[in-house]
Amino acid sequence: MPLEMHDIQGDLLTGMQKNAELFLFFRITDAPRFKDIAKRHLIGRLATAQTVHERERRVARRTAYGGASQEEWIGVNLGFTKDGLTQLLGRNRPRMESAFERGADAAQTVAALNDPDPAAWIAKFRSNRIDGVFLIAGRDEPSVSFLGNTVRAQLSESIKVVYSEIGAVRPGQNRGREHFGFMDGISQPGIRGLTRPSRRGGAAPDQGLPGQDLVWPGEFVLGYPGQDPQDPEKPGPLAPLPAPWARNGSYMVFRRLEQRVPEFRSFVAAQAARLGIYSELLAARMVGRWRSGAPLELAALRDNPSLAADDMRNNDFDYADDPFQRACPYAAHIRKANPRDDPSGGKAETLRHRIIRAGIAFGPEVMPGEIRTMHSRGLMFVCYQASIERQFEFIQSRYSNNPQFVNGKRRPNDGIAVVPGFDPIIGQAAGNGAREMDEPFPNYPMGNRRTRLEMPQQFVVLTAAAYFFVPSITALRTVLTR
Ligand code: N7H
Repeated sequence: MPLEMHDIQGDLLTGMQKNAELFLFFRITDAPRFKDIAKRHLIGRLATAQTVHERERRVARRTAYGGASQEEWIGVNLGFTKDGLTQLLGRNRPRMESAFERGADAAQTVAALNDPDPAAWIAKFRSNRIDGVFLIAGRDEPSVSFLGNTVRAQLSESIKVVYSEIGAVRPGQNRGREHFGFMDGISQPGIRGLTRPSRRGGAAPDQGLPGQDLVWPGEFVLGYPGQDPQDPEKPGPLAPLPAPWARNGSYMVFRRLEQRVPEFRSFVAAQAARLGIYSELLAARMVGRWRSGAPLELAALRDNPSLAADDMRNNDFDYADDPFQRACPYAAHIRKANPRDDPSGGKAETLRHRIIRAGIAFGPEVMPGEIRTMHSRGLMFVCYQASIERQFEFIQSRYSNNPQFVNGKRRPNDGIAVVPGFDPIIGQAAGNGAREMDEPFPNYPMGNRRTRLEMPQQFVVLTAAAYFFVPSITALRTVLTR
């Protein structure tokens, strides 16, 4: 079943090209008018997966020949919350997936994810009902602001903007890095039927780049076969659609995650001194990669920038070779968020909990003398999936927030059961309680020193969140704007 790329919105499979991205959260105030204007002026302008994918290939070809990209980058996508769908379709609309119908700010969701109380989120974000979001991505902040103003002007009498914010890639040498300083955007699932196995050799037939497992597209886009729960290579049964028009759509999770960068730095420095290791090593053990992007599994004690820069090697690992967390702690962010072959069900289990990440940094660089966070900065986290409950929420609650995961691990010398602890980056304890992770000190290759890292504070704090459905172009042209 080939992917209908022209019908799928562009951010969700390849990710729209973005140096800057405007998030425009709105409430629909006049649904008939909104439908009319959207149909006449906006839907035709949305970036599709086809546009974004072709653009990506052209840019890659041009840069491979040393040229600069002249591409027109602007890309617009549109998603709706459960309330937005009700505005468009009425109260008797079909019910979508349960997490989406609950919403990110529901008490049940907040409790399940150990999230901060929505009363503490950004007040403006909470000031009105959010029905939808425009994602406007482009080359720079002026161009996305300009297009944002055009969209607002066109829709002015049919929507009210509740909250808007621009994310932007970090400047200069920090391009591609998130605010703690780590290279981001390295490991994404490959999509069967879209991601081509690398022609440079070295990847297995079920991989794109080496280590990038191919996943059946139904894990991310509705209406296609997803993964078989037992066999990582086989497609599973086709999940029933909540409504025929949901085909080629996807669920999007948005989380505005503030990062306490000076606090993270001083904590890491103090704890590294306590443990007798250098700070870069402790930071890497919390994330599972060095700041350069080199994975601990392939560079356990020392950074390796040339490995980090080589996409044929920098993701080519599993955890079976590291059963005692000597190279990479069980709790490290990347080992929690994508445990690869670590869980008892192996890859087949993990591949049912993958997400496609498409976030962008926001906020200013740390200012000289800013020893405690004075400016809001962090990650506009965005991810796509076919089920928020089985994918994003599962990762957050069952992996990152769960000190017992990965279950069943034992110490190498005495066989005592290990409690891996929280993901130090995104893990959240109930009631904002203190967190711990196991083995911050590396016992690589053969040591047996037992250490724990106590983390009394969060370094990543949720300040706004919402769940959206990102419909197909066909649904937007027909059922949703009828
Ligand atoms: Fe994470 N970080 O800087 O520590 N993330 N992340 N993430 N993340 C990854 O492989 C980070 C967040 C995943 O396949 C890298 O692209 C920060 C949420 C997944 O091996 C780095 C924040 C969730 C992966 C970071 C944050 C995830 C991943 C390595 C918040 C989902 C792929 C670069 C401020 C619940 C793992 C890379 C794999 C990678 C960081 C948020 C999930 C450096 C700072 C909320 C699945």
